Amino acid sequence: MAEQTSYQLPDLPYDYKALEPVISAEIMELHYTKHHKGYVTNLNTALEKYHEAETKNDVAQMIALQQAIKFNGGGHINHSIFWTILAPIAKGGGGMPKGELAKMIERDFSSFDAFKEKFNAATTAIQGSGWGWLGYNKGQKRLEIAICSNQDPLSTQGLVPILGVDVWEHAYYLQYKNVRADYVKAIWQIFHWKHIEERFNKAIGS
Ligand code: MN3
Repeated sequence: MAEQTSYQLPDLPYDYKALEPVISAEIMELHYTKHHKGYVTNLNTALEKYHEAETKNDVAQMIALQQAIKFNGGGHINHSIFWTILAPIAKGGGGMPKGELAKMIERDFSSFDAFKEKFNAATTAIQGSGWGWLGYNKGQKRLEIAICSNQDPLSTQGLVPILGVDVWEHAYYLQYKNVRADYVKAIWQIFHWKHIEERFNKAIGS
């Protein structure tokens, strides 16, 4: 049987206060050390139980654990992407994409501004907790805006995640209160387009 590996909380690529004024240090610290860490811990616990059930051939228990694996595994995957697609304003955050990604955004959404508007509308309108995504559809070779509930990873919709925005209340409420639209609008100031372009280039190349 394969050796069980446990998942680790990845390092944050910047300080808690680095994304201010768009995202406060208080939100960042709680989001990273409590929420993301919680998904990692709970994923490892669920996987441990899963492997235990596997060794006992307890299929019912293996099935019962799938929701916890999906939720916490999705949370780990999503947040691991989220930290890297953001950057401090002074260190590459904001602006616009370049190269092939910029071209495909123009082709699929008619303009960068139209993409931004459509993305913000869809993401702001998510009911309850979830994520707004720009994803790449490999089969049709096109970009799509998609929304996911809870921590469902974008791969469940057959898309490769290019950039995503967490709209769980824990991601913005301490700073933006109930006005999710302001948070979604503000986050464009810290999108790390250079890294997002790398994600896109990898998605179209593989
Ligand atoms: Mn979150």
